Amino acid sequence: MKPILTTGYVNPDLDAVAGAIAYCEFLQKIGKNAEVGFIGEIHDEAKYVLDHYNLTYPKVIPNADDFDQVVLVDASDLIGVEGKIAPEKVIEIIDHRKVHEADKFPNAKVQIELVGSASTLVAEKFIQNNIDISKGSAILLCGAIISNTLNFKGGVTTERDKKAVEYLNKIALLPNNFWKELFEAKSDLSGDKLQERIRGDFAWFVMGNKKLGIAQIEIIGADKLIKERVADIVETLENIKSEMKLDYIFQNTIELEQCKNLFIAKDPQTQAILEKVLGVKFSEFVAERPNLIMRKQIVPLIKQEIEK
Ligand SMILES: [Mn+2]
Repeated sequence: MKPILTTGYVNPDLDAVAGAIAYCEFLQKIGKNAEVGFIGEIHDEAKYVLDHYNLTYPKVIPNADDFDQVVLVDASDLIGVEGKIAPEKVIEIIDHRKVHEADKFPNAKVQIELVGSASTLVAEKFIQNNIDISKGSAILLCGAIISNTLNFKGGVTTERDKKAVEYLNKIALLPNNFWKELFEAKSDLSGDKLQERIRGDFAWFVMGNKKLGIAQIEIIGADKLIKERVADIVETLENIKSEMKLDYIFQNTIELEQCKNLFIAKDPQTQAILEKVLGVKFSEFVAERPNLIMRKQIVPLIKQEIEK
């Protein structure tokens, strides 16, 4: 019998990496033959946590062809798996996004709950089933939850996320300033890193007959970045827009320390839709909004507007 593959979407972020690694451990501890592997390249933030805590890098695989059964953590749409995982192989989905395509995976047991992080749902498996978690998995899950909820300041945060970290950190023992180290580690966007990050954390969506792309950057020091590099950001967005034949494109820049968003968009249609849906006002290419709003929260708002 081949092992069950636990994985996330292609080019997974910290939440997908942490969630799939920890859930693989959970499955093994309840007696299943499971293996973790990722398609594509894992995000820098996940590498940062793995490196910083001397954790073993997960295996990279070209696709899921060697497996008959797949568990998806932090992924539930066909775009995310890029044709590299046959949908009928997916036996389980653990995710936390409102806009998803879980119905496209006919054999999957689906758990989608709107908590801040897929890693929260994985942590709850250990808690509910009274199964000890390794320190490495506890560190990864804590990091993912803190990152995804923007250290509990993001609008997606729930009590469940806080409870999960409280539990996990008894094992992970992360320092108080961990969140700042984590966010500072991803705030260096000098030179080509900016374009790489924009492309690396890009997501696109089909809404009605329109295609929308959203870049998201979470950073300490967003004002400075935009002051110095807005032209580079706009250029990268315009390139992606024509490469992917998108109708709308913008960047959601999340300023973590000052708790605000800076949206960057060039074309008037995208600016208009953001002004309408988010109540912001663009001045040339930039619009500012207090409090933190994440891509996950913006997508359903725009979808509603476009499809109405
Ligand atoms: Mn996630």
